[in-house]
This record gives sequence, structure tokens and C-alpha cells, in this order.
Amino acid sequence: MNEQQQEGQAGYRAWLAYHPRMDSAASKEESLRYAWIASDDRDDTVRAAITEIVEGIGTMYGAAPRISATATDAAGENGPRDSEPNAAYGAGPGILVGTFAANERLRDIFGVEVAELGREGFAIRAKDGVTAIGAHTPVGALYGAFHLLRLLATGIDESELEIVERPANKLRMINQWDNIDGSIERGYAGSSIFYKDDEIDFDPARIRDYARLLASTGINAIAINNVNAHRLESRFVTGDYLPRIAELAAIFRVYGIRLLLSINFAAPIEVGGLPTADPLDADVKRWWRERAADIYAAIPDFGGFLVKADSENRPGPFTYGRGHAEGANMLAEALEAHGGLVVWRCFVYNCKQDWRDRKTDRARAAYDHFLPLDGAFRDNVVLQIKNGPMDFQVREPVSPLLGAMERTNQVVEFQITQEYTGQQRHLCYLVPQWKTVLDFETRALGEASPVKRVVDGSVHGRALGGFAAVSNIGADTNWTGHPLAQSNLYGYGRLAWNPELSAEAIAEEWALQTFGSNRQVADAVVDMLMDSLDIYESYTAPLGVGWMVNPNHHYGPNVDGYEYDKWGTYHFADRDGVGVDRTVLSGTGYAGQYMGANAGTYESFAECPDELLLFFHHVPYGHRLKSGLTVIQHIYDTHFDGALRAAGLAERWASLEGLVPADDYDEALARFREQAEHAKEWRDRINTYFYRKSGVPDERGRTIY
Ligand code: GCV
Repeated sequence: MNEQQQEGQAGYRAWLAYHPRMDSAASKEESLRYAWIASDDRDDTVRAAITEIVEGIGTMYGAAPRISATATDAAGENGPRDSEPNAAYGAGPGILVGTFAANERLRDIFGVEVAELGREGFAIRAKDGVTAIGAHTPVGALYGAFHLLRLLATGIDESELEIVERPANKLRMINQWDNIDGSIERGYAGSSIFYKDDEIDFDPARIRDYARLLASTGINAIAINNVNAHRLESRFVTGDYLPRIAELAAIFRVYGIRLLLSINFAAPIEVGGLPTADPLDADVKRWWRERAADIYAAIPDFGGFLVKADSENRPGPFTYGRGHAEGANMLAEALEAHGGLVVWRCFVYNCKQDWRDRKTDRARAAYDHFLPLDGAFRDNVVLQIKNGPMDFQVREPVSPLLGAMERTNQVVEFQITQEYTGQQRHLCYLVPQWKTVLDFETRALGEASPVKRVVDGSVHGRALGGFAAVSNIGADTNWTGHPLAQSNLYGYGRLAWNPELSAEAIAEEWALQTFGSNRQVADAVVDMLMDSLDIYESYTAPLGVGWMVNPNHHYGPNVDGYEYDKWGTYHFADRDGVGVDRTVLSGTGYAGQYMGANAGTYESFAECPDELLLFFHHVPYGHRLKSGLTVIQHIYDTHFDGALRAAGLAERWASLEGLVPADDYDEALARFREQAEHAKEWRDRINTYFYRKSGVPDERGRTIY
């Protein structure tokens, strides 16, 4: 174990731990392959790439590459000059890294094939002793450096390599839901690393390490404050806070990450002294233009504004009789000249549902609000659409808005923080869920329009699109509370870069980089991660119906508990059956929002997939699922089984004692034990509720309380 691990810091290094290679003979041979590193680039981002490689290879192989003054010196015809007093220097092959523009050697090595890399892509070629990492931009070179280190850490150390990569998505964004008082909305890993006691207050070294983690997976944008921006955060766009925000932006800039701010739509009133925030008012427009000019003077590469408007009591254009497009376009106009974006969220719904009204349906809301606005947004506006129509439940259908707007830029929003999926006290590897969303065939253009092609812009020929997600980190030493929850942050970034990667491949990469090359550990961790979503789903809300959580904090079972579910309107369980009729024929009509054959599939009681049956239909308890089980028996079986499998996770983890760093081991074990207990509580609450409602006993005769 390395020094950091002995000091109880293993979790802090996360997947950039660069564990020493266990096979010392091979390690020696490989370290010789990287005797020196050189670049003719002089900017901070390529410097960061060099620093990372030196540290990574030094830690993995026990011998760091010698940094050469220039690429020509290091790898010119006569080999490195021996002016440097280091035996390793020039003694063997090494690494070239940087941009084609600055490095003639890289142009020679890669020739003309590099055009396809785009702004952020990279190429790696290992041949004749030189490992070359080339890109058009410094950040491309940085991504290449991280990629080479990933290959080495996961055991791919070929002497001949030929890799070309470019990101599938332009925007690969993280949203921090951090508040200036230091709390984090839906944060489960301690307080904020950005704020404390109503001040912007951060440790630059920690922010830099966060930037490294993000950049290593390809994240290129971060909104640093909660979308619920309150009074003090409204002032982020004013001179009061800009100097400190600019310092944060400078740290992220080195790692290719643009900083965005969540804004308060009513800021012109709250901090600007104006009587209105009406987006069509000339003074309001001027105010935002001035704010944009101030921000860009301080942060020339500022990313733009993230906006939650007219949603969950946040202010917005509705107050003035204006629509979302008018609100978003006003801000977009202010940012346009500077190259900034408006990321406008579509999480808009009516919180107050009445049980007598079976037609109003929260699931319909985003589509009903935004579809009519297709084509009305400016080119620098992107709509941010939650992956499902509700709110990050363990199982939801894919939002029907994704793909439905042909003339509007879209990003899909995921939630890495586990608000409804166990709050980082339960293990729930979310990458398989995200894959299901990304692979969902929207039928926007017949058969070739999966969500991943909608958001990368290719289905509708949009120039802008990508991913956004709510971060799961906090000030806990290991970033995410549950050590294994790091895999979700890692996996999100990797998928945003390349949605074709499999959930299992990502889990394996993560495990090998985080815990080292011990196969037994990696295999066990990958298996646990891959089982975890199914386990969590099985003991919580059944068959896609969702919710059933305690109000406000949303942890733990409470079938009628969710704050907007006063009358069971989120599941409609009665003595005859359970589920929400969202059909066009007799229900809320939500199923009709889907395109092509999808609408018919969900409308049909017979064709609707079991796992979403209760989302779309009100179903008798005795209805037989495709599995052959009745609905009520399915509920009993999955809940008994899920609680058992949750207990099994603790045992599986216990088998790794001594093989993973002690602090990771202890932190995770405590959480697995808690998960096992809470899974039993879920089992009993859900089973009891449905036994009482239905009056149908468990056919296997197990005890239901
Ligand atoms: C930031 C859910 C969460 C809220 C969150 C909201 C949103 O309602 O419970 O905490 O607010 O989603 O996505 O805006």
C-alpha cells in the first residue's frame, strides 16, 4: 500500500490512485519504456498533463519519467541532449505529449490522420520506443494523458498502441447543488468544498484534485452552485463574488472545464434594485447584459447560466405572463456576444395535485410545457431534460420530450447523487440505468434515434447537446461518503465521453484504477456493482411505480409518504389494484406523448414491459406478469429476495478484508450493514402495506407483519 493509503487517505485519491504495479519485473521493463517525457507546448494544460504522467508513471512503476526541456531535445535525431545530470534521461524511449501546432515531432508521427480529432480528441501512438500523445488543443493532450494512464492502470501496457478518441458529446457537464452556507441540497458526502458560512471558501488544492478527477473522465463544464439559487447566490453575478469565482474558474480552466453559474431569475429585483424581472423589460435586459459583461471581464471563458425557472416555487417568466422561450432568450442574448450558453431546465410541474383530478399528471408536465416551444429558442440555449418524466426514481420510463423537439438543443440530465436511490448509504451503481436511457429508441426518426444520438445532436442535426448530471461529492475525505459511490461519478464522465462503453467495462476500469490490479478484488467489486441496481430496485417501489419514500429528505420507505403524495396519487393503490392509469384511452394521456410504436406499447396493458407496468396502468393484484407471477406475488418475492441479496452484499464485501485499504473497507462495510437493515425495513413496510390493501397472502407462506 502506498503512503496515502497508510495515512487513511486512500479514498481521496479515488481512481487516480496510480497503484504500484504488483509484478516488479514487468514494472521495471515498462518504466524503461517511459524514461523521459517531452513537449514543446508551454501552456498550463499541457504542463498539467506532464505532471499527471510523471506522477502516475512514477507511482505505478517506481521510476518517474525525466522531464525534458523540449520535445526536439528529447526525441530529436541524436536523441536527448545529455546536459541533464540524470542517467535515465535519454537512455531509452519516452513520451511525447502536446499539440500538433507546437510539436513538429508529433506532426511527423501522426501525419495527416489527425483531422478527425476535433477540438477535444486525441491520438496515441506507441511505436519504435516513443509513445506519442497528440491533439489539436492542450485539453485534447490532457485527455490523452489521462487515457494513457488509464490504460496502464488497467493493465494495458503494449509497446505498440494505436488509439484515436474524440468525445461523442460537446457538453459534458456537472451540476453542483451546493449552497453558499456550505450545505448541499441532496448531498450525502459532507459539506460543500466550495462554500462555507455564506462565503466562497475553498482549498485550491482540493478544487484542483476535483478538477483532475473530472477531467480524467472527460467532464468539460461545471455549474458551481445550486439550481435553487437563493438571495445570496443571486449576488454571484455581481462584483461582490466575482473575484473569488474567477479564482475557481482559473483552477478549472487548466483542466479544460468551463465554469457556469446557476442564476436566480429574479436577480434584477433581488440584487439589481429593479422593480421587475420581466424578460421583455428594457432595463432588465440591460441589467443582464451588464452582468454578462462584468462576468466575462473576470472570466473570459465563462460557460454561461444554468436556470431553474418557474419550477418548485423558483421565480421565472410566468410571473410576467411570459413563457420559457422569452425568459431563456433574454439571457441568451446577453451572453451571445461572449460565447456563453443558457442551460434552461425543463423540470417544471405543478406541485399541488388533487386526488379528485385524475387527468393532471406530473409526468406529462415537461412535454406539455416545452414541446410547443420547439424552434423558439436561440442557438445558444440548451434545454436540460431529466432522464425520466418524474424525478430520478430507480425506475421510470424515458422522458418523452427527449427527441421530440427537432429544432431545439437538448441535454439529458442524470442524478449522480443518490437522492432516491439510497443516498450513498445503499450501493446503487447507476451506470446500467443510464445505459438503458441512452439506448432507448425514441423513434424520432423511425428506428435510428436512440437518446444517445438525440443528445449528441446527430438525430436532428443540432450543433449543441450532451449530458448534465448532479454531482455526488462533498467534503468527506473520500469525496462520496460510500467509497463505491465514486464509481457513479466516474461512470457518468466516461459515458458522457463515450455512451457506447458498457456498464461492466466502466465498472472494471473503475475498480482496477481505484483498488489496484488484484483480480480477486476487481472481479468481486465489479460483480457487486453490477448487481446493485437490481437489488435496490427489488426491495423498494415495485414495477416502475416509484416514490414510496419519506417526505422531504426522501430516505427510507413510506408508501404514502412523499410530500406531494397526500392522497396516494402517485400509486393509486386500492383494494383491487395498484398503479397509475396513464393511457390515452382511460387515463392521463401521458402514454400518447411517445413517438411511433412506443405510444402503443405503453398504452397496451398486454405489451407494456413488466418493469414499467405500474407506471402506465392501474393493475389488479391478481394480474399475471410476463414472468408468470401475479403482481402481488411479484411484490412479495422481490422484496424478500431483495432484502436477502442486500444482506449478501455485506458478506461479499467482508470477503475483501485486507485486500482493499482499511479506511475504504471500514466505511463501506458500515454502509453495507446499514443497507441490509434498511432493506429489511423496506421489505416489511411494502409487503405489509400491500398485504393489508389487497388481503392476498404470500403463497409461499412467509411472515408478513
Ligand atoms: C434542486 C427534486 C429534488 C430537489 C431538486 C429538484 C430539481 O425535486 O428533491 O431537491 O432541487 O428535484 O431537480 O430542481
